[in-house]
Amino acid sequence: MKNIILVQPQNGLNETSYVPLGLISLAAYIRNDFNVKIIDLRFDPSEDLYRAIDELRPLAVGFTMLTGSCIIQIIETSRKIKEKHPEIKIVVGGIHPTFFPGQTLRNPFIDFVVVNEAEKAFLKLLKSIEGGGSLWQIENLGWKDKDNQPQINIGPADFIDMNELPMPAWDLIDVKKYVKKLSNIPSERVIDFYTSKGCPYPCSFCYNLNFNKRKWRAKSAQKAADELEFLYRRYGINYFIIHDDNFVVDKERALEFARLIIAKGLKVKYSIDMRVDFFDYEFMKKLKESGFCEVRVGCESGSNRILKEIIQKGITVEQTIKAVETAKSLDIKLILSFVIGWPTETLEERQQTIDLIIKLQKIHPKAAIYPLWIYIPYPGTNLFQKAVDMGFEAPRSLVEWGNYFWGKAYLPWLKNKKEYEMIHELSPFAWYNKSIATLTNRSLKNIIRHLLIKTFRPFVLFRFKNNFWKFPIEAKMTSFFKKIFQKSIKRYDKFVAVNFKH
Ligand code: B12
Ligand code: SF4
Repeated sequence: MKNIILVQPQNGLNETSYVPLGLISLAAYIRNDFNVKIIDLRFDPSEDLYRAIDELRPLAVGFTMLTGSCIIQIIETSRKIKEKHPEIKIVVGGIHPTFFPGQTLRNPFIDFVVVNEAEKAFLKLLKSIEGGGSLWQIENLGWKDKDNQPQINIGPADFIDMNELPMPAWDLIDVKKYVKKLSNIPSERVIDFYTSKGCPYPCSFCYNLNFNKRKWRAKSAQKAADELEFLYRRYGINYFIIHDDNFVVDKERALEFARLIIAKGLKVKYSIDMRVDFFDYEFMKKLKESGFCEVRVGCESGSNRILKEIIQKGITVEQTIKAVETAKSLDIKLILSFVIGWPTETLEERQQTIDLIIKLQKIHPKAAIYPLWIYIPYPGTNLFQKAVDMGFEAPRSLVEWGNYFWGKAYLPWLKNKKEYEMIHELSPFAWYNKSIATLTNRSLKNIIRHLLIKTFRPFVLFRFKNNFWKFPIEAKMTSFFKKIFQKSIKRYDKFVAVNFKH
C-alpha cells in the first residue's frame, strides 16, 4: 500500500492540544487503501515531517487549512517538500480552500484542493493519483491542467451519512498529547469530540450557511455514545468538549445520548454549544444527569436590531436573559460570547452589548464571558459581502489570507479603532470570573495576578458602565503587566480559547 501523510499545521495561537478531528476522520476513511501517518506541526518540528517524507516517500501530503496564519506555514512547508520531492502531490482541504479553490490552486506548490466534507472525494483522488483516470469524474475537486491553470469540478455537496463513517482513527494520534487539563478542575482528563456536523440556521456571519448548506448531519446517539465510551475506557477521558456546531438540533437524539451514557455507567462530564432559544429547563435537567455541565453560547450582541437585521441569528436579547436564568437555576456553567464592531453598529448598540453583559453576570455570577471580540469578516459568510460593500478590503491572494487574523482586519466603519482594541484588551478584567481561575494555585505569581485584577477591576468596570475611554492609564499598566505576566494571562486566554463559541 502506498503511503499518505496528513499534516495539521500550527494555527497561530498558543494552542497546541486540539485534536485534528478532520484528519483522523479522513485517515479512518482511507486507511483500507493507504498507509496513513498523521503529523501535527503544533507538537512535532517540521524536520520530523521532512524526515518522514524522505523515509516513506508518500504518494501525497495533505494539509488541513483554515483561514489565517496556518496558510503561511502550509505554503512554506509545501515549498520545501516540492524542492526535494517534486513528484509528491500536495493536497489541501478544509474551510478556507473550500471557499477559494481557484485562488488556492494559483499557489505554485499546491496541486489539489478538495472542497467541503472530503472523505469520499479524497479517497477517489488518491486512487486516481495512484492508478490514473479522469479527474473530471471526481466531484468537489480542484486541480491544475497541463498549462497550470486551475480546473474545478464542483458538484452538489456530497455529505456522508455519519453512521456510515468508520470511527475516527484515534489510534493514529498520540491521544495523551491531546488530553487537556482545566485549570480549575485538575482531575479532569479533557478531550475534543464531535457527534454531528452543520447547522440549519442561516446566521450571516457563520461559515455554516455556505459550507454545510444548512444541512445538519449526526451520528446516531448509539454511535456517538459508543465512541465516547471507547475514549473513556481506552484513554481514561472523562471530560468531553463537544465541538458540534449545533449539538441539540434533534433533542430526542441528545436525550438518547444522555440516557446511553447513564446506562453504560460512564462517569463523564461534557460541554456543548447551544443557542439561547434551545435553553429549556426540563431538557437541560435531563442532560445534566448524564454529565452535561457547561454550555458555550453565542449571544453575539445586546442589540435586537443587530441580532435581527445584521446577524440574522433568529434570537432576541430577551431570550438571552431567559437562557441565563435557566442555566443559573440548574447551576449549569456558561461561557458567553459577544462581538462588537458589527457592520452598521452604533455606539449606543455597542453600549447595549456591554450593559447586557453586566446584567447577565449579575443574574448568573458564575457565567464566564469571553473577551469582547471585534467583528472579523470571515470568507464564505453572507456578512462578508456586506463588509466588502461597506469598504472592507478583502485579501486578494492565498498569502494575504495567511496574514489575516482577528484584531488585524481593518474595518473601515470603525471610527475609533483604538477604542475598540482597548475594550477588547480590558474586557477580560471587567468580566473576570473567579470560577475560571481560582486561587487554588497559591503561587506568588498567581496571587499577584489576582491582586492586580482586583485592583484594576473597579476602574475597568467604571469605564465599561460609563462608556468612558479617555486617559487609558490602567490600559497602559495592564499591557505593561501583561508583558511581565504574559504566561499566566496566556493561561486565561488559553482557557477561553478552548471554549470559544464561534
Ligand atoms: C475545534 C475548533 C477550533 C480549535 C482548533 C481547530 C484546529 N484543528 O486547528 C481552536 C479552538 C484552536 C480554534 C481556533 C479558531 N477558530 Co475554530 N473551530 C473549531 C471547530 C469548532 C471544530 C473544527 C473541527 O474539528 N471540525 C470537525 C472536522 C471533522 O471537520 P473539519 O475540520 O472541517 O474537516 C473536514 C473538512 O473540512 C475536510 N478537511 C479538513 N482538512 C482537510 C485536509 C485535507 C487534506 C482534505 C482532503 C480535507 C480536509 O474534510 C474533513 C472531514 O470531513 C470549528 C467549527 C466546526 N464545527 O467545524 C471552528 C472553526 C473551524 N474555527 C473558526 C475560527 C474563526 C477560529 C478562530 C479564528 C476563532 C477565534 N477568534 O479564536 C481561531 C483561529 C483558527 C485559525 N484560523 O487558525 C471558523 C473557521 C472559519 C475559517 N474560514 O477558517 C470555524 C469554522 C467556526 C465558525 N463557525 O466559523 N478552532
Ligand atoms: S452561528 Fe450557531 S446557530 Fe448560527 S449558523 Fe452558526 S452554528 Fe448555527
